Amino acid sequence: MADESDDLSQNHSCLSMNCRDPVDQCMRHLFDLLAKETASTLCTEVEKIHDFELLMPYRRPRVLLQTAAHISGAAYYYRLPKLEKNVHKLGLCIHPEYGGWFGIRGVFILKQIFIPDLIRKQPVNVIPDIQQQEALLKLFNERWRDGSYRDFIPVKSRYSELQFKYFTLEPRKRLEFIRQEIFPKLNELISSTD
Ligand code: B12
Repeated sequence: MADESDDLSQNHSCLSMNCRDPVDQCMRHLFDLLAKETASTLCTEVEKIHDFELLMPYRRPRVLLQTAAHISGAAYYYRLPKLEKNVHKLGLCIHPEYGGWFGIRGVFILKQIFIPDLIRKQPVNVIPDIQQQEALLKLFNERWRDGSYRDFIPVKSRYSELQFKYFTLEPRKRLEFIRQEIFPKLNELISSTD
């Protein structure tokens, strides 16, 4: 339940400051908490890498999270062969339960933990047919805004309407959307998830 004395603008500082991306800020906060807890429970240093971190000066992603999701067994990564030199289409991970309704926010590296005989979990190939895979990637690359790629397989749960609308907006319009559409309903939304 939301605390009656909850001061929204203080506790959700992102809404009152000029923060660049509220989801990224929230993830930074949660990753910090999880990394600290993991480090003390497993007695290891923990390095965290977020989806938005770039390697300078060429601005390449610091980690390829779709590859990470695939090799960790979390979600199968469907990729297109590189056909033309300058036309590169994005691949897509599909989760066996959530289809395309999820984001891959980052990885944790447990620096002092080595398990040489770890049995690797294989990702579930929920779309084995090659033509279906091509159709999926066409939807993702050409019509990602309508979100139809997310429902390519039957799913257990989806984003709420508000969340879906938020992610279809251009990043520069998102903070205003939070102020107008989400902020006034925040207490109601928080108590409905308890
Ligand atoms: C750059 C990027 C973009 C750029 C894309 C530019 C481009 N066309 O290349 C922009 C900003 C346009 C973009 C937009 C979007 N993106 Co984006 N983006 C990324 C980002 C940061 C990096 C992707 C990347 O460059 N991959 C590298 C490509 C070049 O490599 P690759 O083709 O995979 O090749 C490698 C692998 O194949 C590997 N490899 C080699 N052999 C083998 C063998 C095996 C078995 C495997 C598994 C791998 C492997 O080596 C290759 C070379 O390194 C990731 C987050 C991240 N840090 O990973 C999100 C990400 C891919 N985006 C995502 C999404 C959802 C979107 C949007 C829908 C955002 C939105 N508003 O909702 C849009 C849709 C765009 C579209 N469909 O056109 C999601 C995809 C989730 C999923 N289920 O897969 C990601 C993972 C972000 C996230 N946090 O979840 N994005």
